[in-house]
Amino acid sequence: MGNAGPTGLKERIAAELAAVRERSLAYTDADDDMLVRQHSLLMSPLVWDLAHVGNYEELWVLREVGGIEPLRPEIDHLYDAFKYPRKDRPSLPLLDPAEARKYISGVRGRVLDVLDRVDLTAPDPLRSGGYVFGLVLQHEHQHDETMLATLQLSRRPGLVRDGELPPGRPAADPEVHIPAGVFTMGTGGGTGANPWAYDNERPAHRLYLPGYRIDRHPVTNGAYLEFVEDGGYRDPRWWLPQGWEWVERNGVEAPLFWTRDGDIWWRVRFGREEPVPPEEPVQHVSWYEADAYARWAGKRLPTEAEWEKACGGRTYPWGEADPGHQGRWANLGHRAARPAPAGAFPDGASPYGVEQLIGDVWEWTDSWFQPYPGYRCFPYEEYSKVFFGETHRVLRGGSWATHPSAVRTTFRNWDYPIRRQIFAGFRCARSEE
Ligand code: AVJ
Ligand code: FE
Repeated sequence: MGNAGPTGLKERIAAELAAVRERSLAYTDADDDMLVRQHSLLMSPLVWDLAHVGNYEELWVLREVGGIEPLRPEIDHLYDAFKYPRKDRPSLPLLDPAEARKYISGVRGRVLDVLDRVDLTAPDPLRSGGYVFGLVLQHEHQHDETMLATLQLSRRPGLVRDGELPPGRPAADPEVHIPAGVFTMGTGGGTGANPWAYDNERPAHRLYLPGYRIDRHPVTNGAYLEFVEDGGYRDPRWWLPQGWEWVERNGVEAPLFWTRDGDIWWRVRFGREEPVPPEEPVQHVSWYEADAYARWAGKRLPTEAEWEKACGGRTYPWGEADPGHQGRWANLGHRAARPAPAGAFPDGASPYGVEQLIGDVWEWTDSWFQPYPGYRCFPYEEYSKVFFGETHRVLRGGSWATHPSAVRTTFRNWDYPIRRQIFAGFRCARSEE
């Protein structure tokens, strides 16, 4: 984005805004019951996400940058993610689906007017480089991924998208050695390579790491199945105390959406049952499961610094080229509703030769979500700051459901260690002896 002139940048923003809205409307192209119902206590009704992205756009683009008076001030509280927990949202007087669509399209029309007249070269950090538009674009794509997780939980058939994915390749050497040394973690943002980077990705800082080994590919279903069949879920040796408690209390014995039928494991994917494909990266595991598997395998989860260093210091592991929808480097943007088999993207390898860092599955890391040294909150505390601490684990790299404009090697995602409805898997690492 950084190199486009002001006009090219505005055109690109307008195109991306149109594309993300098309995506949100496609995921909510369902009958009202489907949209207002709560499919899981963990998730909002889909109609909440839909109006919330419009409300967020109104707050940031129309009010903050455009100086426009609130369109419907009486609904703001309903779409404030901090006011009511997700489980209480269905009982709120939310806009119904037709009203929600009308509201967000009204907002969007005015947003395009603001885009037309705003000076994207102004020094103000919300305007500069189109930051505020990057903020709302990424936000809507993140909610689209959340909506996909809700749809998967609903077990309603119809959203399986069986796009073509390249075949897998076995790894000649399943681990990659990363030598000891200093690397740059995070990004400068602003005029740096990632002008739309979030506050939590900044500032860029130098960090020394001892040498380590990291898996070339994410852990596959086939590998994970060995842990399951070896009694991994019945052996407290592999689990942290809180993880073991979670397993026992919930009777967990396999990843979410898996069921056993005799010797064969099946999974439900968007309402359709199919045998668990052994070559595909495992997904729908909690941080506790990832951590237990790693211990069983004689390894550990990588820290987020180790994960990021393995990317080789570029915007994407393969370089600066935008992943777009060409699909040569990574499985992103819901091309297919599943991760690609391990080894599917040799061209997407990092300079160290680590593959599938971007796309396929979010990867749990060992790290708590904490600010980088020199962190400065921008533009608001409720995006990152209120989540810092020893409560959320960091995930990296995006999933098959993540849009290319909402992921890069510095991007940080986070969730509670018990969460499994997100499209998350992992890879392992180990320290050098
Ligand atoms: C970064 C995915 C953890 O969904 O809770 C959406 C993104 N922040 N609206 C989330 C977000 C505000 C956030 N995650
Ligand atoms: Fe949000």
